[in-house]
Amino acid sequence: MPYFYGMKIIHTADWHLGQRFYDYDRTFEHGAFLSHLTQLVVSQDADALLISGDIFDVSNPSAISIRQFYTFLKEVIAARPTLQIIVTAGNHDSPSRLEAPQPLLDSTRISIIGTVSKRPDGAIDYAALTIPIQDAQGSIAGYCLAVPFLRPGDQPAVEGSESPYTDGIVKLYEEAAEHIAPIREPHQFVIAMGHLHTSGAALSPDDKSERTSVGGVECVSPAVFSERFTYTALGHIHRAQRVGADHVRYSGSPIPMSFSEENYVHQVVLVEAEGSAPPTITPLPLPIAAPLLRIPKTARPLDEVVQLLRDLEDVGDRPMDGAPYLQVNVLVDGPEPGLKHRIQTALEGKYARLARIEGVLPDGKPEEESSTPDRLDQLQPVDVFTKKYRQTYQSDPSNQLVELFNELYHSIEN
Ligand SMILES: [Mn+2]
Repeated sequence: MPYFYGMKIIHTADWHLGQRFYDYDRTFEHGAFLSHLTQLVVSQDADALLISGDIFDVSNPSAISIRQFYTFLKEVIAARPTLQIIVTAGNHDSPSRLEAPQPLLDSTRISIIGTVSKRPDGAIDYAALTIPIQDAQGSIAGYCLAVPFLRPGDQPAVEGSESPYTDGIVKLYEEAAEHIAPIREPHQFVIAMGHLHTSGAALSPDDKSERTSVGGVECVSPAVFSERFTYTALGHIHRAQRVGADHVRYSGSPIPMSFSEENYVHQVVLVEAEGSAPPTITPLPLPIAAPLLRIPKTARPLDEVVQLLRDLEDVGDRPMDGAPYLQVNVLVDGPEPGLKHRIQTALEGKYARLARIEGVLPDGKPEEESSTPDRLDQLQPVDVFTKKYRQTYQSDPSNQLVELFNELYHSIEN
């Protein structure tokens, strides 16, 4: 007798709860997303929710962020009690802190995987990463390989490799697939999760936030996923996209993380999987609670800009936490001491929150490279290392050196 094993799975990632945008609190925006996600889970009759890393923006999230996350878990389960939830750690999350509450969750359908556990002989415990996804009747419809962000040392060793980190990641997924092969029945799907940078993924030009390395040395070829898994739910890159194949995807971040994401369609991905057949994949666009606004689109002289700002809507009695974030583009041909003050004055009582002022010189180049605190805040340690190296040696550091730097950095960060 044929039996329907089809399952509806929602894939999301890169929430960055607790993130501030140019020093503005985003609790409201995250809350709006989480309410919308709960509605989607219910309206789509979702069976499972996969969150592929970077739940929190920092490794020691605030009490408000932690509370927001657990309130969401409680509410989504109350709204749809059969929902299974699988959460993995991203590079922004603390692996051990994220999974610390797991004992309490053992009696629920929620799994949080922060670390890659090893067996006494040092081998990776693939069973601990393999989570059965059950249908409403309790039958196993498929398996999820819940692989968190891998820190150097998590991945298996690859002898003689010039890129031990990336080659080790590929080997880990290969071994995980081999672990599942004898367990999995033909009517069961296998979904892999990952928080990593694949080669060929499109980044926006000024998105430094998720660039963990230069030169692409830390990129994993998406072929390792497309050839082995029914679907791969990736996190880390904030732009929603498929990589290499339709069934290997980044869900992207649900809310914009920088002005470079102005034109992204933020989304979660609905995956309808039935056995090992190609799944049906439907991106579900998300509403934006606080939009990004650039005024004007291209830089104009200050007097004109001030007039445009005065023409903006008044705030009225609306709360400001949904007001657009504003980037002001001003054409400058020299120092303008009163510039910021004039812009701030023009914005008084307006329904917009000043995030940044971009001064553009007549030749079209930005006024200064990257020394504002906000941009510094977005710099990764490896970027600082690379800049210092260039300054000292007038050349780029070798891939091997960058990899060694990352290894050292991650081992300290841990
Ligand atoms: Mn990340």
